[in-house]
Order: sequence, then structure tokens, then C-alpha cells
Amino acid sequence: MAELEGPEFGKADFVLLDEVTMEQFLQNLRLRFLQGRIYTYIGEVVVAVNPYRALALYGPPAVEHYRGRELYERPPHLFALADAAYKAMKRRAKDTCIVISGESGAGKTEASKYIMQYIAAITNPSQRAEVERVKNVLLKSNCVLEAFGNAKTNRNDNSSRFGKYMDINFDFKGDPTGGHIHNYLLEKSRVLQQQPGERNFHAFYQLLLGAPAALLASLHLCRDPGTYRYTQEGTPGSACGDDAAGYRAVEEAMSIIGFSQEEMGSVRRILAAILHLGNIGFMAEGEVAAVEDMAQLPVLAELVATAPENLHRALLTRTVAAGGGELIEKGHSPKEAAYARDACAKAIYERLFCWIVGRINAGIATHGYDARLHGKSTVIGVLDIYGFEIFDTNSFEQFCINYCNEKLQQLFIELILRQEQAEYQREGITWQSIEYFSNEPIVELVEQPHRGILALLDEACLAAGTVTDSLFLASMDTRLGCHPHYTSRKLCPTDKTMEFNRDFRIKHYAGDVTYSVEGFLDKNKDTLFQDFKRLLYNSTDPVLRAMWPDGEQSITEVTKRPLTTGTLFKNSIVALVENLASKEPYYVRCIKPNDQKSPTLFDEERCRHQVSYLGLLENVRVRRAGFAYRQPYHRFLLRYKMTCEYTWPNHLMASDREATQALLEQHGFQDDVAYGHTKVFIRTPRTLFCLEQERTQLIPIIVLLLQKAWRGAL
Ligand code: AOV
Ligand code: MG
Repeated sequence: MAELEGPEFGKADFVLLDEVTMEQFLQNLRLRFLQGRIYTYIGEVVVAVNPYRALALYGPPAVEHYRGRELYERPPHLFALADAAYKAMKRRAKDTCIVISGESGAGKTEASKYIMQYIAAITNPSQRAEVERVKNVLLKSNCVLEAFGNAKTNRNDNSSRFGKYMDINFDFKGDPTGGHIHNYLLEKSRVLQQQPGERNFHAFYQLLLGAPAALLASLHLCRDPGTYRYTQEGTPGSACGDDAAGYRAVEEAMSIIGFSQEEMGSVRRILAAILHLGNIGFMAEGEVAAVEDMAQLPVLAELVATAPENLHRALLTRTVAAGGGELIEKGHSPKEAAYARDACAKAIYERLFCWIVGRINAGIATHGYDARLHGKSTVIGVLDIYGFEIFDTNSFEQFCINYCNEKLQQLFIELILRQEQAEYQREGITWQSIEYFSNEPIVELVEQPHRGILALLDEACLAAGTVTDSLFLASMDTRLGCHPHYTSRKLCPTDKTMEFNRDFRIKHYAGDVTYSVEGFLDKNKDTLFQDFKRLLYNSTDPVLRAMWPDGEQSITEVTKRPLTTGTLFKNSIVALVENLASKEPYYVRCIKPNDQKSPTLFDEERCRHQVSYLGLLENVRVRRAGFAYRQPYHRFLLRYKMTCEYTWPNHLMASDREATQALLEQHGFQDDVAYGHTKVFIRTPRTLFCLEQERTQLIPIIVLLLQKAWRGAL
């Protein structure tokens, strides 16, 4: 049992608290955190506190300690949870998923890596070569995805700037045969600009600081990130980790995954092209724009493998359809040209990222798997998505990220309740439901058709040209002004913390966030001129060309309005939630102990806030109001049969259920338990304490008896 850790280590499961109060919860969390016991259960949910230091918790001995064990047989750990998900998948052929949540910097990505590492360690005992290859690709994909999708933010030096959901497929033996990664909304605006103290995606610095000098020269780059407009911000003193070592690790990971040398060459050239593109400036030449320094063009043209004159044209003009199917070229103003350049840089990076994900997926696709030969393939999904974010300035990206967290919180509430209810129903036990804070109104505020913020944003984008961000804000004020979770400065003029024509506020489940409306329309529309798409589609670099299939269309064919970023994101999150809901979920709830990244500081207020908004106290209450513990009869007997004369050493009753009943009645616990079809349910932790105590007292006596018996036998 987890509580065998001893009382000095606090309660290993929050359901064992004497009283369910915030104070007791925090006290237990603090005590365990300070001792390096960063994991604690709420039933089958793992609460994890970021230790901000390396703990010797994850090596091969730890793997062995947890392999094949039941959740409560060992101290709480991610490995126990991963094992439970794996066992459910293997024994019952159930698709399972592990959902990791918590705010930015709470430790989600690290947790997801430990979980994958554990699954890799316990599978493929027969060392089949193809399974080893798949495992390797799955493990190495993290390094590549982090290089291209993570960046230093003010909250986290290695913050995930995209959402990741990874399915791992298993064959009937329980070995991984493949997988698939879904990525969600990369924060591509980071390519252009970062808040003070933050950085661009790691990949840029890794290339500049890690590539050999000759390679750098061939890309016409110099080492100093300060040379490039897109990497100027946040460079001094903000190097996180060792970028040069990162470069080597990514190169190695890419070749293990199966990227060819040509493909890796293309990836480097694309990164270099983005840096060069950012440095192109424009000046006015009469009415229209001209490139400031023409000498830059041949370099960029070489990197994207196009003719310099085509590049020149795409930078300065756009093709528009005039009446009668006629096409005319319209020159950009310098401002328009700069806007188009930035849109192009963002789009290239986003497509590069998606191409990399697709390339990894191709390496682990399960197309060779024949269900008729090998039985049904089962899946464990691992979700590691950006956590709830409140920055000094919050923009469209934070709005999407926080909406996504609302959806996941909603799912947690639904599943935790549903799961409990389903289990009682399955086992034929009656149950009373518990009140929960429902974040449904906030989710609706954002996603409701025709009336939600996303719908109003799309409406504003359709009317483009005339509508500005502040008109969009005005429209939200009119239509959403009465919503209890929405306010803007116009509606609350006394609030000096917001700007009049710019800010609106949403009361999220995790706190109030003020969003700056600036850029919402633009980011939602995400316009990229067809001229750039065509230019890159016609590149002679096959990798770059493959990223732009839509560049084949001519301007007259491009009539349908593409879906907006917000709507695409909403659709992908709705699909994700449906997918998760169809699986048996396991939860990790991560907590960030302080904002200083300190291994010793337990900031009580910060923790209190997280415990509160994650709904952890309610979670404990639900768990306790029902039955705190449940165990299959045979397992229960295996552990406690020594405490009863009818069951020790073996019972003679008709079933394990009857034997369990006899044991509990002998102890006088009959009013605290319920008997399900396959499991015994124990309401209060005290009952289990008593059994545990008795067992602990009996063990030395039994050991003595056994030793005597052995000696006698010799
Ligand atoms: P996140 O994924 O939750 O934030 P990370 O998993 O990146 O957070 O953790 C942030 C940092 O905390 C890591 O880089 C480590 O330095 C440290 N850390 C986290 N977990 C552990 C652990 N178990 N042991 C040691 N150090 C740890 V975000 O992606 O920003 O939402 O978007
Ligand atoms: Mg992360």
C-alpha cells in the first residue's frame, strides 16, 4: 500500500487526509514536496509537483520497482500510472489515454517523456528489431519536436509552443508497433517577435550556435543571433541549455528517425531562409515598395531554390483577378510588403513544422499491421498540450491556448464523475453525486455557434477591409456584455488595469485573463498571398515544394475562403476531446510550486490557487463520498487474508467474495463496505488503515513462524 511509506512522509493519497480542507491538502503537498516525494494520488489521479531539480526517481531500478505492480502496491509515481494504463490496455484490450494538465512550467512535458520512457522500458522483452526501431523513433521524436516547437518564455525555459497528442499502437503481445502524432496550433507569431526576455524557437539558435563553420558559411549565416531581426530579441544572456549540444542531439535524432541527408539539408536551408527573409527591408519607390538591399536576394533565392527574379516579384507584388478573368499585378506599398514578408516567414516555419511531424509519422505508421494476423491493435494516447497561460500581454494565441485548457478541464470534470458513476453501476452499487464547479458557461462563451467569441471573430473577418480589431471589440461588448464571464474596459470604465479600446477580459476557470484584441483579426484570417505559395511550390527543392501543394492553384481558382485559424483550432480541439472521451483516461495533474524555478520554495498562495482551479479538493471529495478504495476480491484477499482465521492460509468458501465478506465481518467492518460483482468497495480510509496496521503487526510473527517451520523441515 502506498501509505506504507509511513506517516512522516505525509499521506500518499489525499483521500486519506483527516479532513478535506485546503489547509490540510496544502500541508500534505508541501511536506511531500520538501522531501522530494513529488507524486501523490487522489485515487487513480496522480498529482505531481515540479521538483525543479533532478531526482533519482526514473532509472532502471525504479522501472523494475513498478513493472506489473498495482497502483497501491508502491509509493505514488508516474510509472505506476503508466503501468496501470498499459495493463488496462493489455489485459482488457482497452484503448487508454493519459491526459497531463497543469499550467505553463508545471512539468507536463517532462512527465510525458517519463511516461513514454517507462512504456519503452517495459515492452518488447524479446527484442524484436522492428519494435525496437518504432520505440526509438517514438523516443527520439521528442528531441526533434522540442527543437522546432519549444521556446524559452518567461514562464518556462523550454515551453511547448504547440499541442501534442501522441497515439502509441500496440500489438496483441503488448509491444509498440507504431504511432501517430497530432500537433495543435503552433504559436507561429513567435517566429517574428518575442516578448522581452523570451526567445524564438530553439531550432534557430541551435543552427546558428551548433552548425559547423563550413555549413554555416554555405548557408550564408554568421554565428550571432543578434544579426537577424527574428532572433534579435532576448538573446543576451538568455541562452537556455546548450544550443550547440542541442544541435548535435537533433541531428542525431533526425537520422535515427530516418530523415535522409537531403531532407536534413533542406530543413537547414529553410531555417536559414527564414532568417535571411526577416532581414529584407523595403523602401518606397514612388507609390510602391522596392527592396532596400538587392544583394540579399540571390542568397535567399538560392536557399529556397527559385529564380531571384521570381522571388523579387513575389516580395513586391501580388496578383489579383480583374474583371473578365484577367490577371493584373499590383505593387505592394512598403508596409504591405513588410507584412507579406512576415506572413510568408511564419507560414514557411509552420509548414516546416507540420512537415517534420508528418515525416516522423511516416516513420512510425502502422500500415504494415494486419489485424487479421495479429489481432486488434490497441492504443495508449499521451496528451501534452500547452498549459493555461497568463502573460503581461495576452494575445490571440493565449486566447486559443486557454480555450483549449477550458475544454480539457470540462472533460476532466465529466470523466471523473462519469467514470465513478460507471464503475458503481457496473458493480451494482448505488451512489450519490457531488456538486462540482462547471466551466460550461466559459466554454460556451468562446465556442457557441453564432454567438460565441470565435463566431463573432469570424463574422468580423468576413467583413474584412472595413472592420478593425476595436470594432470587433465593440461587437463583442454589444453581444456578450451581459455574460458573467466577459468584461471590457468600455463596460467597466473604472477598471484602470485595462485599455479602453483594446482589452477584454475573460473570467477563466483558472483566473481572470485580460486579452489585447490587437491582431486578433489578422491572426484569425492568417492571409498569405497566393504569389508566395506559387513561388515555393515551384521551388526545385523537393522538400520545400512538397510543403506547398496549394501553390499549384492559380489565382482564379482560389475562390473559396479558407477556414479561419480560430475555427480550425476549435474543430481540432473538439475532435481531440471526442477522441479522449472514447478512451479510458488516466490523469496527471501538474502543479508549479513557485515562479522562481526553485527546488526548495513552496509558494503557498500559488499552490493554493492551482489546487483550487484544478478542482482537486472536489476530486478528493468525490472519491471519498463514494468509496475511497476498491479492489478485486482475489487481490484484496491476497493482501489481508492473514488477518482472519477463515482466510488464512487459504479459504474454503465458495467464492472470493464470500471469503472477503467473512474477513470484513470478523473485523466488524460490515457497515463500511459494499460488495460489487467483482470488487470490494471500502468507504472510509480508516477501515483500510486498521487492516493495514493489523497486517503490519502480523508480518513479523508470520515470518518467525515460517522460519521455524523451515528449520523444522531441514
Ligand atoms: P510544461 O510542459 O508543463 O510547461 P515542463 O515539463 O517543460 O513544463 O517543465 C518545466 C521545467 O521544469 C523543465 O524544463 C525542468 O527543468 C523542470 N521539471 C519539470 N518536471 C521535472 C521533473 N520531474 N524532474 C526534474 N525537473 C523537472 V508549457 O510546455 O510552458 O505549458 O507550455
Ligand atoms: Mg510543455
